[in-house]
Amino acid sequence: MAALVFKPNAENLQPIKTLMMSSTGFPFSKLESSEIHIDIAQYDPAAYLTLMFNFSATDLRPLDILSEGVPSSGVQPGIRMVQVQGSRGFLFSTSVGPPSFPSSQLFINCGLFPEEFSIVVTLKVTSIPPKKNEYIFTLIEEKSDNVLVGLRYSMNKLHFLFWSKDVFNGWQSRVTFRGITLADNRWHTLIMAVSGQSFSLTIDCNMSLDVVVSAPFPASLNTYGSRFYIGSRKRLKGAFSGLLRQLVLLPGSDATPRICPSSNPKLAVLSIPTVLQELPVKPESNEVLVTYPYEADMKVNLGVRPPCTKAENAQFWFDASRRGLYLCDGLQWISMLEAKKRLDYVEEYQNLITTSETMGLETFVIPKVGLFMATANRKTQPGSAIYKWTDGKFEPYQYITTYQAQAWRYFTIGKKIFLAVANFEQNENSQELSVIYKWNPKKQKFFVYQRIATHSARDWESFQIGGEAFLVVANHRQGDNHNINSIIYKWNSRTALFEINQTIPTSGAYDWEFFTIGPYSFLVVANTFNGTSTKIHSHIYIWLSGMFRLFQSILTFGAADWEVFHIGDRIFLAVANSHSYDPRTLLHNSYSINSTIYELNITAQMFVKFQDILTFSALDWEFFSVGEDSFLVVANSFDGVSFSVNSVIYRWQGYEGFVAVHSLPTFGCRDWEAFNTTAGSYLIYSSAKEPISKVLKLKTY
Ligand SMILES: [Ca+2]
Ligand SMILES: [Ca+2]
Ligand SMILES: [Ca+2]
Repeated sequence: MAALVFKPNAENLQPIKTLMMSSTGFPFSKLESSEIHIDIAQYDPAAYLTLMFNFSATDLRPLDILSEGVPSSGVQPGIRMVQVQGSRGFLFSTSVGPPSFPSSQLFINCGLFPEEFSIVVTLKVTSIPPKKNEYIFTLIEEKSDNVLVGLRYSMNKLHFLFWSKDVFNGWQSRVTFRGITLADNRWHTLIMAVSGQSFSLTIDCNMSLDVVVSAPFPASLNTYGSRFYIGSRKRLKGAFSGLLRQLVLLPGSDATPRICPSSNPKLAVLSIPTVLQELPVKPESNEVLVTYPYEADMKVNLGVRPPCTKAENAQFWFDASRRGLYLCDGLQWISMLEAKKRLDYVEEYQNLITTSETMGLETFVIPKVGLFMATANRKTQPGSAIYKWTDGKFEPYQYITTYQAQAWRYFTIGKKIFLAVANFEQNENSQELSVIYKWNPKKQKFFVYQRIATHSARDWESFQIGGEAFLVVANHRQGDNHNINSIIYKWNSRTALFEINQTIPTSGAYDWEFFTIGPYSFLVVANTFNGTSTKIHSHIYIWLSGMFRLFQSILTFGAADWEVFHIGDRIFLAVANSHSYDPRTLLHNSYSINSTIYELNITAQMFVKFQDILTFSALDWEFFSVGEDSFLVVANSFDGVSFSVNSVIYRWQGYEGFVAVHSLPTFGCRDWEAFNTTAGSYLIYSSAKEPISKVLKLKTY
């Protein structure tokens, strides 16, 4: 198998589209930074080509200087995240050195600063004294301390500085835009476009100011041995005192037509760090609530738990006795500082007697209504249940007739709230339909919205790409045939219905998981059985040119679940292997087998094995975090003899990988979910073998 590392740029993005589709490939002899050399002489029609590509920025993609210079969490000494007028920016402390990084991190393919480019900045500055200058950023040659490129402003001017090499050893050129007021305590977005002798500045998507100078921007400005300094000129003097929200270099073109006109021109976006994009309360409710400590120009309450209603929305409460900071989301206080908590042990919290055995669980928050959980129950009547978290426990809220329901998926499209159920069996009229329900805010219940023909559906996954909403169903089998199509549906906003968008052949599909890496979107399917063996490939697909295409195949053993998670900058993908069955190699016990955690290898551009963990017919992995610690819990369902097997919580221990820390007796364990309330963090698991689900409380210290 020839592995091809592919460094895309504008010209060779095209080959991805064609090469990704071919299953036979070409050996290559030589690979250079932006070229693929294919050795036709060695062409072997039987060779299998795996095409991987580099996630680094292409030459024509925005180079996000701010994202490069601050950690993705936004948390670092000397950097504070501040929210003002509804938007977040970074405030840099002058006592700690300014954020900086080597320019080679951005200019990967060659060390030259682009000849034509634009720079996009969003900032907010309270005020600046007359005659004072503050630097937004500089690119400084380390050995000489020369400013190769820089941007600074004063009370009514903006100066762009660059190094011209034409004269002697070079000299600094300065282009000045006059009559500009940036320091007025408001957000502003500047776009400065540079092309030869022409420099244009657009502020808040207004008319541009154009300046033509005699000394053009250099055609080949070498950035070797230089560093980007954000908000400074590598000195205390002239340090940036405002909030910085966006700082992007767009090589090759003027960013103005990309982001203007804008509905919010003062905050027009080309690219901003993810942490600044987040709403104070993350809306995805089936994930552990990720919160970042940040400051805001909002009211902070003190004292005993104040009320949290619509009126207090977005206000803070500092609980001095517990040293906790909470944010009111209009309904309840959400803890904002969880970093200090450590998991001590888990405690049985609620024994939830269900109407029948339960497959999948889905917890979700309906804004301003509360925390809910949908259970996929085996029996048709009263069907599957929706529970509401009331007075600290789940109480039945609504029953919905389902047909051997396997999983629920909660999702929203704009303000519309939906729940989709995967029905495994036919209804009374011998129809196989899975159903999307819509929340009726007046009646405060879910009602049937759209029925979709499915084949022994196991799972629904919902996701968005480029603002469009999609659903994908895992069709497990049709009659005895497991090798059938699973289907991706796309929301048609005109008809307000989901329509077929793409079909993907699957083998006993059990689970879909969607994830993104940088600008790329992925779907991974768990293939369980192809009619003869469970030892088959599960596939990862990547979205390219409007459809999903094969990205990587991984050998799995009755795969039942994929779980994607991040630890720091690292990206992992864990598979739950449920059963090893192959007529050619009968194992002694085919249920106690390894489940595997894969990690994205940035250089190879593929997922590679990180750790094997012995599991017992694993059906689910759930990732969660407590404070700064990361955990995985596995649903062990069967050891070949009994359904009474322990499920295990593993703790991330860096170099050691995941280490077992808690063994939890479970019976036919099918699914785990982690959720948070203001009172703490919880886990719940369902049993496919008895009508009891258990809520466990995570005790912290
Ligand atoms: Ca799934
Ligand atoms: Ca999972
Ligand atoms: Ca789960």
